[in-house]
Amino acid sequence: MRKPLIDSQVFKQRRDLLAKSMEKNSALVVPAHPELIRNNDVHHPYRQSTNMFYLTGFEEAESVLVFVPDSDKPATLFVRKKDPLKETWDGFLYGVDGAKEAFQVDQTFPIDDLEAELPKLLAERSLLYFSQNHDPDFDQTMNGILKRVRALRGRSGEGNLPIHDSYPLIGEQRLIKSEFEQGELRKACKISSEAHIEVIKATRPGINERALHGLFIKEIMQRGAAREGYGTIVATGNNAVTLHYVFNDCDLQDGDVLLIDAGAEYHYYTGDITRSYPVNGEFTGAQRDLYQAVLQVQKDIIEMIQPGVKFNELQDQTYEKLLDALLQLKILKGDREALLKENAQRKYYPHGVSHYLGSDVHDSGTRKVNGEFRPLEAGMCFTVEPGLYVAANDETAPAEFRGIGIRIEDNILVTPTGHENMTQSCPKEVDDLESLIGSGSDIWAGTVS
Ligand SMILES: [Mn+2]
Repeated sequence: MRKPLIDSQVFKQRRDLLAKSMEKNSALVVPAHPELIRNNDVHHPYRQSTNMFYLTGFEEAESVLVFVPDSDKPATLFVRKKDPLKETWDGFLYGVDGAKEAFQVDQTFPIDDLEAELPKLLAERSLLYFSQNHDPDFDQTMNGILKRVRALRGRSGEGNLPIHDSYPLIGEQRLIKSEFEQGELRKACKISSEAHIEVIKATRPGINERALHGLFIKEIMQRGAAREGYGTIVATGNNAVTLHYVFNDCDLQDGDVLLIDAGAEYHYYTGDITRSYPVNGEFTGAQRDLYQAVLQVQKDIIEMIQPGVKFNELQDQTYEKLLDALLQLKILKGDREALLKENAQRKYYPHGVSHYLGSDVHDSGTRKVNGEFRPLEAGMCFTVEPGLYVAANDETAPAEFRGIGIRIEDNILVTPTGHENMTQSCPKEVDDLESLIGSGSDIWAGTVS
């Protein structure tokens, strides 16, 4: 017998809160993430869809939540039946009765009955929240169900059940983290930070990017994380100039700066930290200058964060400050205002300064409300991640900066009076990094020539 990952009361409270934002007499349908086949009968590792987990805590595939607040039985879960033979192969299933009890929903049905039962739950409703175009198979199932709903509505004159996308509805709630959620996120950030420190301690020339990636996974799992929150980037030297570098298979060269962007997922919350530092433990003059410039921008932007400030203000300030740094380092030359107007800094900083962070690394919630950038509010969490990336083949940049990519990323919670850096414990000052790099015991002994 397995137990829910966290107290099921949490999910009931989330559903009760969501009910307040839903239109009168509406219904919400949230399906599980589909299983993805790797080959034959072997699947990719399964992770529940974030919205499904957020509202139920239920981690099994082939399940569907139906939530109808204005009814006797608001929360219905469709789940796989218990199946001794299948469980022999793939492990425990809660089943229809087990899921009802463990997850505190009002009723459960076998998933095989979805097409028979769901139309009845929807027929009398005025609006359906459902997000299409994530899973073609489920879209097809829903099309059949909605046809059946229309038939059940008969001559009522109501026609098709209108559909609103459920993502903005749920996203708005996920955007503001409750005290409990802040605690979970803090834990994910702490695990991420500790794992980064272990990786920094184990870094030295000759190690493969992949070995450091493996070490990061070991360190987060040892601390209770289920998995990474996203594909880890371990990029040495010029590889760091590729923003979402995926190969992680090069040897670290003496003299390289290494960029590691990695986060632990704990209880479906994820950290997202990036650190950049010299493989051999000592910044060269040019590496240090570039690094300090990015670090200063990062600190300045974090200092700005408090309720009421707007995202575009953080972004605009990042652009201006990075442009000033590029001018000072003589990577860019010319008239400041003219360069700013043509967004010249984007050549060296092609991404944004921030994204929401939570159960997904790029978490849900809108940046704008009614077309206007929204002010920051207490309980929002997001990254601050300025960077500068100078490609090895950039003939216009001074030679000493070529082949260096720097990004420094922390995870910031907006508090009622300002902000909290949830990844503060991960070192980023030059001196702290230099004394930490390669300082661990030699865990690679005998594996590297
Ligand atoms: Mn990020």
